Amino acid sequence: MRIGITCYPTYGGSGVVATELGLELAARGHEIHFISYAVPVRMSEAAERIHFHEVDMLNYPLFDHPPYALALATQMHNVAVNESLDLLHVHYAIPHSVSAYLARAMLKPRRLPFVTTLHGTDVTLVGMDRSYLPITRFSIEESDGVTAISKYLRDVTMKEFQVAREIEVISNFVNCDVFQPAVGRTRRAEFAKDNEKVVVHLSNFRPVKRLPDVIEVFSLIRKQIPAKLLLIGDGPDRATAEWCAREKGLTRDAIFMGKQNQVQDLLNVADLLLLPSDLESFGLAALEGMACGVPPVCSKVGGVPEVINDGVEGFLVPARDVKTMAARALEILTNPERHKQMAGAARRRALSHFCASKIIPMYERLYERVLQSG
Ligand code: GMT
Repeated sequence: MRIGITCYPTYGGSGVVATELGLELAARGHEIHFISYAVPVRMSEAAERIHFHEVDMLNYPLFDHPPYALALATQMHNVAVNESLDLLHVHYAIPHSVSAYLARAMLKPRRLPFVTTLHGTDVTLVGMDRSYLPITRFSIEESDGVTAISKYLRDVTMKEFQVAREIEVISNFVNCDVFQPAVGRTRRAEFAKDNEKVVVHLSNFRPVKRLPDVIEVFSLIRKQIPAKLLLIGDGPDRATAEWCAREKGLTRDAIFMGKQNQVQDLLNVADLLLLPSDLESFGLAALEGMACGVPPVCSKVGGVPEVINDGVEGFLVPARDVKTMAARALEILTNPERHKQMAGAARRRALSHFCASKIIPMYERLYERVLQSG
């Protein structure tokens, strides 16, 4: 198939999922055309059958805000014509789904179906805002196929948007050959001494990720045992997190890594992953850690319980309950047998439920259904 994929190219789960999906599909013989305003994060290596089309925006003095949705629709249409695309697959509904709707209409009478994958905040935060709700609901209804990355997100979408159409749950996935427990030497010595444990946090540092709680939990851990905290990523709450770390005297122990591409190399040095978010529709960072054999301690919110069985692969704790989160983390970090069991269970759970090899064919089947239904 010849597939156009659109996502936000910035640091965030939806862009990562879209990029990995494109790479996996290309490896399976499909021609993939990414259409976005910048090369998506994690798409650094040139790969066969992968193409990138930049969305150019005319910046006219009259425009306070250049109309990205229109520029994107135009580029989707042009790429569909020039590259004979079979379909579009957009990740994150706003505004990608609306642009795809326009591109489909522009191309008539030729058929250009589009699939929308909902990732979370496109429904739960942004989409729910009254200024976006009607158009988000419209573009979901108009999509030729809609998927959600968890049952939780499907159910919220159906309830809050009152959509009657089918939404298929296709969960997020991880390449289990790339994300796997460390074999041989790791980068651990760069960050921690032999007697120190390594805790990791990976996110886009948005308020919903609760960076101050990450620091607070780590500070409670650090009071009990020698440990280092690796913070991977960047975003609006980085300065707040750095300030919290300074206030707690953790400047040397909390290591801010910024945006990183080879996150698997960093996950491989960790003993535990912290994800204290207020909401996660899936929790891709936890899954990536699990695939590397890193037990997660996460908030029990949204779709996270569909990924992690509490007490088996890690722990689920009420959001903002930093004391319980620290206690659970210490339970794992101070008990090598418990750590080993959970690390093994985490890897097994990723392998059995969330490997790319299991999930990608679900998307292929959906594409085939959408193409046949026209
Ligand atoms: O978390 C965000 O800031 C937005 C969004 C994104 O684009 O990264 O994240 C959502 O999509 C991820 C990938 O499907 C999920 O793993 C995250 O749980 C989800 N975030 C929320 O629901 C808050």
